[in-house]
Amino acid sequence: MLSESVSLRAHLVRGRKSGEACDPELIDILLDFAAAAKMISKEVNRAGLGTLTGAVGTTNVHGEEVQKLDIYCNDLVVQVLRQTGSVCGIASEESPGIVAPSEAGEQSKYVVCMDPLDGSSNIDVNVAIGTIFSIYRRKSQSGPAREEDFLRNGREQLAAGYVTYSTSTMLVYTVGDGVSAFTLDQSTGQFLLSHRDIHTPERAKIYSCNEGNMSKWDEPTRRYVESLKRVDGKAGRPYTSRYVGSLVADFHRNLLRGGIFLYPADCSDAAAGPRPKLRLMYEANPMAMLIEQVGGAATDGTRPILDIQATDIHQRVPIVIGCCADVEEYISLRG
Ligand code: FBP
Repeated sequence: MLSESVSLRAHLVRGRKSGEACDPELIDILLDFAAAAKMISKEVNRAGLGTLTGAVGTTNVHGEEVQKLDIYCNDLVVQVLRQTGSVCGIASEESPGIVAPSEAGEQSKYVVCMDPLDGSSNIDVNVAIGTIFSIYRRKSQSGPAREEDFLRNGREQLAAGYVTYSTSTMLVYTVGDGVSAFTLDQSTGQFLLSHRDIHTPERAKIYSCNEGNMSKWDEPTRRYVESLKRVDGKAGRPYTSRYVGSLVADFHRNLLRGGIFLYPADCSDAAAGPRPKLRLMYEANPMAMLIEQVGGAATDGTRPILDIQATDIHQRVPIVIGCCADVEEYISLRG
């Protein structure tokens, strides 16, 4: 526990370690996500009592069954960002196209990519879920954002973060100057600094993947995961297996404890080619920026996630992310 209480706003306004101030407009967007997270946290905590559990009965652009809480979170975050006019466009997991800004937002120099509710399959069973976001400076000059403002590579992100709705509600973010975590104090409604300047260990102790899919993975990935379970004298082996099935929860645990998370592509249909699941712009990129900021790494198996040039706002990528030594070992096994 930290001695002095530092609010998220104070931490943002304090600026970077370099002394350079954080752009007030960027601060506004991060505070908008904090405001939305507080409202979502309240609803999530009482989800079983309310009307926000269960499916809507429709599917989204990914062909996934949409949960009521997916829509609630999407609409709420979009409403907050449009009300404050802090962004000139939004790419969301729950919206097929770019969400237009409010009139005020057209003046903003920032766009946001987001997964408003991550871990949808865990909503109704009271397991940790989250919100993930990524912020870029627009490329277009003015007006509503255009596709060119979103088809970027992850190194162009100016900020990234997520919120976990779990035993506590926690917001974790970076503006490219280290990673800190803030815990929501439900009594004051403030996000207070609880983990300053997080660093992840060099090597993992935990591996996280849906092993039920193992038969669908390519051979090097199967070989790698099998090697984590062997007693072969290598440091820390065998690793412990932990898998929640919510990217935010699995990533957050591994960030603090040291771990490697894998969501490889489904290679079971040779004709169809590799079929990854997780989305580049609002799942892989923000987590990759965070992990590199704490000394870890993230790859699609051949290159760093952050070096991938996006061609579609909803494109999917295979992802292996976590401690540096483990990601390097995974890549070396792919020869
Ligand atoms: P959404 O819930 O936002 O669609 O995210 C996808 C996700 O739930 C990740 O959070 C998680 O890592 C993965 O899918 C779990 O997939 P699976 O159920 O196939 O293991």
